[in-house]
Amino acid sequence: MSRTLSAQNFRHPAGRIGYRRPQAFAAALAALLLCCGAALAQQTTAPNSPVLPRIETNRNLLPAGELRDGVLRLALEIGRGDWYPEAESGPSVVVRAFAEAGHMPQIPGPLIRVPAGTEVQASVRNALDDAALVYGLYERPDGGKDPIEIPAGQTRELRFRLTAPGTYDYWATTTQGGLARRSGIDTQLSGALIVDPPGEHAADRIFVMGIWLKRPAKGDPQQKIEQFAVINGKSWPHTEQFTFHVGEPVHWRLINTSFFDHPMHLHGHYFRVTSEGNGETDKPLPSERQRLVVTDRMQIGDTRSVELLLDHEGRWLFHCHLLVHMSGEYRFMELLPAGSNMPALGMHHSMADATGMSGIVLGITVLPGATSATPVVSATPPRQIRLLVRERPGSERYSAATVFQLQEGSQPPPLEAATVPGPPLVLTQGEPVEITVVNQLPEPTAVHWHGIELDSYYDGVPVWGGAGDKHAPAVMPGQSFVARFAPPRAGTFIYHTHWHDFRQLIGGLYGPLIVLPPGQKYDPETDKTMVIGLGGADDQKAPLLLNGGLYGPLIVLPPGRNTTRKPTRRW
Ligand SMILES: [Cu+2]
Repeated sequence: MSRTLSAQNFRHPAGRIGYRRPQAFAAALAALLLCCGAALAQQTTAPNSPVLPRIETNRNLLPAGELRDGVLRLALEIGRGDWYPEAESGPSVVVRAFAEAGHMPQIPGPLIRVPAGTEVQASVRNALDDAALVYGLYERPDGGKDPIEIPAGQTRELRFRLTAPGTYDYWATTTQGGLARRSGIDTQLSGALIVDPPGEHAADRIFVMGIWLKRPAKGDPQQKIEQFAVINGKSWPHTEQFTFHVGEPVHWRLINTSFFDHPMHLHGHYFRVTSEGNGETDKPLPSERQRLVVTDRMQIGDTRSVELLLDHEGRWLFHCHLLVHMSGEYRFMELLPAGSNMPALGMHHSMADATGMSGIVLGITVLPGATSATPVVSATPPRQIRLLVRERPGSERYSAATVFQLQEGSQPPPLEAATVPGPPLVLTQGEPVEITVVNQLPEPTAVHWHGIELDSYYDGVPVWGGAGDKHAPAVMPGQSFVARFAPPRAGTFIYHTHWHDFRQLIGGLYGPLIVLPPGQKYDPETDKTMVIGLGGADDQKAPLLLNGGLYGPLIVLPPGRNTTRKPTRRW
């Protein structure tokens, strides 16, 4: 008998510890849920459902169908099955999925991959009791956007030619919503459609992101939302893990057929975006327009081809930077009852098996390679910085917050002076620094230096970070951790907690990290930093804040002088 998930019977095998959320977060979540619209209420859970096939995780390695003489013959089916987005022995949920006829259903759907010029002769059988609208099974380019409607129990024959190389997708809905409105039982009806240039089959990997979300039934006293945010059908730490060598070329294709945007972030390295598309078209970017980034935001329906530039050994992450898609807490969401205050402190429930995370997260291990660089030993002694992580109690002016403060001298600064976001950390390119993170919270923390290329051990991902047998520790209450690095590039970055729960990040543990070119001075009079984030504001209902305020700060500009503006996003 397959196990299914419902608001009443869902249990993670490892047990579950209830959590309460800051009120600010409840408001933000409510705003997020509004975006999902009316389609949220339609999932079905069937405690007494007949035995259903087990849905396989599709790593997008083997193309479906039979390719011969320039023709791909492919028989697809739309059915349903039990999906295990975490461990194979973990929780499951009944969803709809594509299958190749005669095979198990797959999430993401069977990979369609052909050389340019291939004619596709496909049949799609809808084995469900509902009509399905199928998108994307048509020509590229210029396939048009009209879906194919397949009534319940019927089959449609399709013929189309794929001539334009690129990264595309196909997907279906049984709830008549577009991509932005698929949130439940039909969310995983998505597959990759790749057209290779003739004669080439690139060494790449293909990833499809998905989100399944279930809102509690009206009147459910548990007020619980359940979510699985997945990449190739799995949620961290059950996603595929990768091992590369320094300097090895790594080409990835990313497809976002989920109902939300994903700012995809690579730790400790840059990646190059070489093409971008929307499922219908895919545009290779000319070299001068290829972005070199640590984060690239993918909107709903977007596709990307990226090249990871892995030149530091150690363990790294590539993940969605939205907390809701990578926090361990979101495995089992619980909304705050109205009127609740800051949450009780406690153990991070997913710490043991997930290093505090779940969702759209991939682990990458980089081993030494032919081009491994010898570490540069600087002659200058490292600059010392002491960064306190503290709790600022609520006052008449401010709500309670988790805050960063710099300590200069022997005494800590007054807590009332703490700000959200944290103070600008101003470093110099190439200058070694030792930042002592002092944890004065009653719970563990970790600080990530976002966008900085550094030793993985200091990257701020507890348990995971480091190389070989060396694993970065969490900074326990009352303890400190010294992060050592010399930022190799000048620019505007952020630092933030990587203890991924709502309390710390949305509570205010983020701030700007500015790396100046050697010789340049930081003048707060003319160097203005704008940080968009959440937490610690005077109005807890604000979904987004600018420099910690609802309306942004008052900026005084000296006349006749150039002012540098540095917009900084929280991802
Ligand atoms: Cu995301």
